[in-house]
Amino acid sequence: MRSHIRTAAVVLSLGLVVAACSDAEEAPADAAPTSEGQQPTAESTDAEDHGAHDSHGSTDHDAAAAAAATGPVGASVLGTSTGSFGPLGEGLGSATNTLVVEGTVTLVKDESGTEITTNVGGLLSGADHAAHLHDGSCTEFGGHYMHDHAGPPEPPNEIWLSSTGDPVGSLQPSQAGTAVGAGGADWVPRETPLSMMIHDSELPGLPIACADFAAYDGPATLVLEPTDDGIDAIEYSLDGGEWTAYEAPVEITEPGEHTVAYAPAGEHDDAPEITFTVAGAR
Ligand SMILES: [Cu+2]
Repeated sequence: MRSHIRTAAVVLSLGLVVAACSDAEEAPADAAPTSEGQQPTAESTDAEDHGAHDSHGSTDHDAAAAAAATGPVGASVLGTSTGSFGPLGEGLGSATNTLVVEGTVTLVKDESGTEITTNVGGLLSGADHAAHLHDGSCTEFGGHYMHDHAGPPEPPNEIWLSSTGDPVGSLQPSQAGTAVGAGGADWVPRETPLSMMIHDSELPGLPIACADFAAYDGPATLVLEPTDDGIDAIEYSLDGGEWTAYEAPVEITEPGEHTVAYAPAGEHDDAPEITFTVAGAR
């Protein structure tokens, strides 16, 4: 009985790495442990070969997310967000990890693109720890964030943290187990929950720590731009307020959660929305 339970746990863990490190079509629901043991599948086997994060088999993508990214108006939020690493939630990530990873990671988005830097401790000296920008919060446990859903599953279509300046490198801790790392891109991620995951150095490379980019340090800057020719005016509504002509980037400093609806001028029905949070006391 005891070994039966252990087998189920291993199979479940292998299932999770598929969700954690394959393309974004893995819905969070798929990643959640079920009460029934999961059966081994071809995907689970594939996960074992896959811990080095240099190959990700699936090329399917999330049609809903792709559609959201291709409306007539594009919306992005520029600003700085800092997250703190902590352990994965119960039942997520590596069940055998004993490392206690601590540190911060800072995401900076500006007109030139995205830059992510980290300074962490508690890693395994002499080991390579892969670290990737992931879709969804730490509890949503999504796949890698991909700029182009149909593009290759590696930088420059993804953002990984590297201690060497090699964009497809990994975190390489000192003897003391500390590491600095950086990664970036010339694009800005879609406005959606994001997290940074650090993976176990041992196969199958399950996540051992995660940091949420939960809020902008403030101010956050809203940028709207047409993605179709023939749109010469854009309007937006901040937090349910009046529709306003968009003329230049809008700085939002007030702490709290904000929702922005945006659309070509006059086309307010079914306008897409983005939601984000500015940190600080009200
Ligand atoms: Cu990852």
